[in-house]
Amino acid sequence: PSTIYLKDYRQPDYWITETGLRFELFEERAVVHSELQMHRHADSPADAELVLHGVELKLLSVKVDGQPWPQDKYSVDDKTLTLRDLPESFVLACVTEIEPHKNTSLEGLYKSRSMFCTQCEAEGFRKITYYIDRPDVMSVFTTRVEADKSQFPLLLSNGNAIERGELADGRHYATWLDPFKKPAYLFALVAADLEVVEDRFTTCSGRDVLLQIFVEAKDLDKCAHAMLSLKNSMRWDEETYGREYDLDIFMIVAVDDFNMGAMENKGLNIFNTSCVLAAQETTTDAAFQRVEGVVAHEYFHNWSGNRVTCRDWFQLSLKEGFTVYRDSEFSSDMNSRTVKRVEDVQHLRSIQFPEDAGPMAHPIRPASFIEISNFYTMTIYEKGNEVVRMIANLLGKELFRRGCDLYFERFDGQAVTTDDFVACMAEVSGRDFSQFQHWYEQAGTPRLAVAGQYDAEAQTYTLTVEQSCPATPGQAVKPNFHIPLAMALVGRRGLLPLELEGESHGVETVLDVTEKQQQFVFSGVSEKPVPSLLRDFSAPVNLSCAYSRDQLLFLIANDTDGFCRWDAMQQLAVAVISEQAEAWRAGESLVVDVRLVQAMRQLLQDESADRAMVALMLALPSLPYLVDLLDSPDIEALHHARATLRQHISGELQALLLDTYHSNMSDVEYQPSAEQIAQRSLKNACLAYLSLQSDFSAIERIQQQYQDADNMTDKLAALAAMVNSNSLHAETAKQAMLDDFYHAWKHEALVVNQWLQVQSACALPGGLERIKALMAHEAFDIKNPNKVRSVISIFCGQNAINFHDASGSGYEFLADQVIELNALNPQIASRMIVPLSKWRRLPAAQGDKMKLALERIMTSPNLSSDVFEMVSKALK
Ligand code: HT7
Ligand code: ZN
Repeated sequence: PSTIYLKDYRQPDYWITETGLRFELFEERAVVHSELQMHRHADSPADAELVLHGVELKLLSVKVDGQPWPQDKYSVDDKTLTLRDLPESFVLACVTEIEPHKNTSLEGLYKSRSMFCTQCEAEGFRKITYYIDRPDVMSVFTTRVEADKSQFPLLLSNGNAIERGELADGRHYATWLDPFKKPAYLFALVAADLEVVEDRFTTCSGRDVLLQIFVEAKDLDKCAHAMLSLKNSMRWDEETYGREYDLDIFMIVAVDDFNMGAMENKGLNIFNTSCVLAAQETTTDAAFQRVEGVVAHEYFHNWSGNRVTCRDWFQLSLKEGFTVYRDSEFSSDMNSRTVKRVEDVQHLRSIQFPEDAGPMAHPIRPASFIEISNFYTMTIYEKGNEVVRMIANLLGKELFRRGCDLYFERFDGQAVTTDDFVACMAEVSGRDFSQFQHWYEQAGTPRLAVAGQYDAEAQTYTLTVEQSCPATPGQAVKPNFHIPLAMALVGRRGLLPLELEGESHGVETVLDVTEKQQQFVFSGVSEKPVPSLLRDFSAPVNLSCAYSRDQLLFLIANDTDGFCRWDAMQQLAVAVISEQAEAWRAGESLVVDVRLVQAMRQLLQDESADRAMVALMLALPSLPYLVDLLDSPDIEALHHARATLRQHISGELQALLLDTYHSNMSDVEYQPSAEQIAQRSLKNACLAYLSLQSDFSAIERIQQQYQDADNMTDKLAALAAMVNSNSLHAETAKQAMLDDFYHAWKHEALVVNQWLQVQSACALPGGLERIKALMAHEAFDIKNPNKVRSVISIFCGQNAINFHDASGSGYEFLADQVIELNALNPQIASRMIVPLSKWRRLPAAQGDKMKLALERIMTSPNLSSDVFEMVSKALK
């Protein structure tokens, strides 16, 4: 496979202004007729060849302006169709045949159960017909879909339906016209037999929009939350960004087999069922919030992605980072802002930071790739979000809005770059973004080492800040970043006034860290403060400051910034777990630092505290997070230390946990509201701790909750507590509960996935045997990505103690799965390699075995470009 470079970008020699498609769908094949209105680029030579992309297509005919194109004027290989001697403007008509029912890659046109559907981003359209399949080629699409009427009563594509009619042999057709020009990656088609939930939305200018969600009949009662989220998103985008929806109809179709969460095809979003369906009995609070977030994300793409799209795939973060920023702000406005921020940071630190420190590290605007599907990463999405967030914070609300208005207006209908986005921000603010641009070009998580010194006599407090960034592939040394460091000084009675170089900064400020080392001297500081740093996580960096444990306790109790309070608790917990792990390795027993337990006690006793924040702060850092955080980690020691610490907390705080558990039970009607979610999360955090007690009442409590639960959050929390219990009393009850759950829900795929996930994540010994049994269960299907993620990805990514078993069996198992999936679904296979790619960071006993597993994948036959790129980079 070859590498593609950003520096080689040039415009295509031909443009496609109009695209006419006709799909004849049959049981075992689809015939695709295309008519493309083409024009040679004004700057291209008259003899420029036209190179169209096409993969796994059978070419039946090629015509130019209605005439068969002579065979000596075109050639076909497995990736392209090249035509020569073309006029300046012409209509190219091709007929191709494809086999959607054999398409297990879930890219292009494929069948999910009985329905036909498409996934074209990034380069899937070339699996449908020959086309210039790149995002800067934008065209108006007219699509006619033909299929058997009784099997496929529903025929959908982008835009508005302009014609429907009957055909011979019980077939029918529908024609759709999308008036907005778009790249092929936003094309969509669905042919299915589904039911619909409908609603309407009146836009800010008074236009009436029909909203439709298409699902299986049994899921009609699970669409209300997605519909509400859609309407809230539409209103929010009008109010927050002045962006109005532009078609008369907005459709969402739910499919079972989907490689990602959802896809923002113009006017016809296609969703993984897991990101659209939600109901009290079947869906956890976290999944409710995911539905809200994904619906919003896809809707927001209508402007940030569709109306203004990417010039090339190196610009992916232009639409993804910006849209994640937009959806996270939306979710913050709909729910608790602090909780959302902490959850986002937790996610970023536990997945994106390791990615940025590993062999796949890449800037949010990569300079090269082999397979673009490998670049739908946490870096592009989540770090991209953080970079847009920094810009928004640097500009402030009003200027950022002006910058966005300028961006949308100037580039409407165009395919542009991240530079264009930043240029708008620079233009409205007059700020110089040249140093800030390094965030787009440089990979790696910058480090900030901060030290504070108080001079009681001079009443000054000096912060010394030093930045660095670890080397990443291809980038050994990097120029300094511009890092906005939000901070405050916390005193005994609250935040202290900040005076810097004679200027007052209120009680909170943002320091512009731009140099390798900088000092900031605050004057008039009347007492020795504790610095509150990186407030609200103002930049995606690793900050270190040598806080004493007492200072951390002080921040937990007194800081006014929710993120910093949570972070102080995390730092304290990491310190305690690390020292316990060291002691365990040395065969010593060490008394647990009472200060951690004391901090948790205070939190539980604080009646004014946000319950969701208390729940987040009670949770110890996860084992995978610790493994990624620490150098050459001893996984067994960390697991043991963490488990004993949890047990210790459970014992020390038992009475308080029990009180909190009972006082957060509720008999009001279920709502997925922030307040109720907070209450359930705290109650279930207590349940998890209480379940570590081995007495019979702990098991009875779990059983009681399981029986009484009127919602999936509580039911699943009980199931997880039971599955993870190592109490002797749980032995028979465990299997009984698992069986009961399965039999109650075996016809609901999404609920069964949760049942699989709970078991796959179980850290008790014997994990791999349990996984193999689950894969042999009727509920498992290797062709369905949700099942693969629920079992294999959870086991390899979250069940660190079992996956890293000293025998290396976990690594062997993963290599086997990657090899099998490589042939079925390369995108999914490739994503699964991540846990093995960390081999260099682990002690040799494990790292060497992981490397062997990677080498075995590398030498297996018919490697896809997706898997090849991941494995070769991991081994480099
Ligand atoms: N923009 C969408 C990306 C996507 C995708 C990419 C590769 C393979 C399958 C895919 N399905 C959807 C999703 C989004 O970010 O909104
Ligand atoms: Zn997106």
